[in-house]
Amino acid sequence: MALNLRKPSALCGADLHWRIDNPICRTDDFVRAQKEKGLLAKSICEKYNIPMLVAGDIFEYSKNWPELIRIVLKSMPDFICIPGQHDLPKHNLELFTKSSLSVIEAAGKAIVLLEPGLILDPSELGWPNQTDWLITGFPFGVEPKSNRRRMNGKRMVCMIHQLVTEEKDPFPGANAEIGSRLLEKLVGYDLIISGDNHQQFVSTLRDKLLINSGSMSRQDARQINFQPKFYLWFAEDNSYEEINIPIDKSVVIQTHLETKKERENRIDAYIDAMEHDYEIKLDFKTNLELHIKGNDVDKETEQFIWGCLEG
Ligand SMILES: [Mn+2]
Repeated sequence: MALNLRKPSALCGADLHWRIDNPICRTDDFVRAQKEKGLLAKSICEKYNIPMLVAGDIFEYSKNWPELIRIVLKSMPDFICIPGQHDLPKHNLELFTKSSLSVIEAAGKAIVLLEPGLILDPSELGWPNQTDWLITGFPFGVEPKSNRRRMNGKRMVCMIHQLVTEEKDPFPGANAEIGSRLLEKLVGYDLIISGDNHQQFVSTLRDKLLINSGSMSRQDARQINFQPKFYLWFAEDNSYEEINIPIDKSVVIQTHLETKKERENRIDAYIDAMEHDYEIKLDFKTNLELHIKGNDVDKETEQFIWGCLEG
């Protein structure tokens, strides 16, 4: 057996999307499945005394039942994160204190990076052995900036929540950033952890690394063959190791998609009849996002719409 003597510095993840309700594609006890994934992360972080770094979307919904908040507090490792759009009421950073994530922060479970570009030292935040790296982040909706400061030989980690892909747009009009191009553009970071894209990939550029861990669980029927992963990061040589999160393949089903397809066919037929020139190919929320992006909808209206959808 190969002995790995290197000590990891952090456990990277994103898009955990904790929720109390079962996604339509899941046939199992989904809360239990999430707990098991959280506890795996917790055991790894406690073993090495390292933080988990979460690049946004800790929760599926911004406001949750106390029961779920309690489960997250009990099952997750202590973590450092940025809020993703799902964590923010109306996708609005100014409403952060009304979110479940702010309760997690107030309970001392998480350090939430809200001030764009503020640099923190993990050795001063409860991980005294983490002295060779620093971390910053940009919450959802804030444009990430390069880091021009000298780090005195310490590695620099940056978390962002925006659509990043390996090579091409996941769907037409997505306007995603390509991982390696982002590494070229955002200078001064050894490691970028990106959230939002639920697919997983790692981009490299020279000695720089971008980890897009993808979603922690399969909440979408299209992810039936998806293997969720966490990523162990080693500051020492800026390298990573993948950790496969154990899953039960059989618990994701696609049967409901038939019904959905039939419904969408009816909607398509209706739209054809209305002689509109757009197509419904994606889910409702993605279509709405594209519509908002393409039609210069003002911020206030956009936040009102997302607020209505949260119910
Ligand atoms: Mn997400």
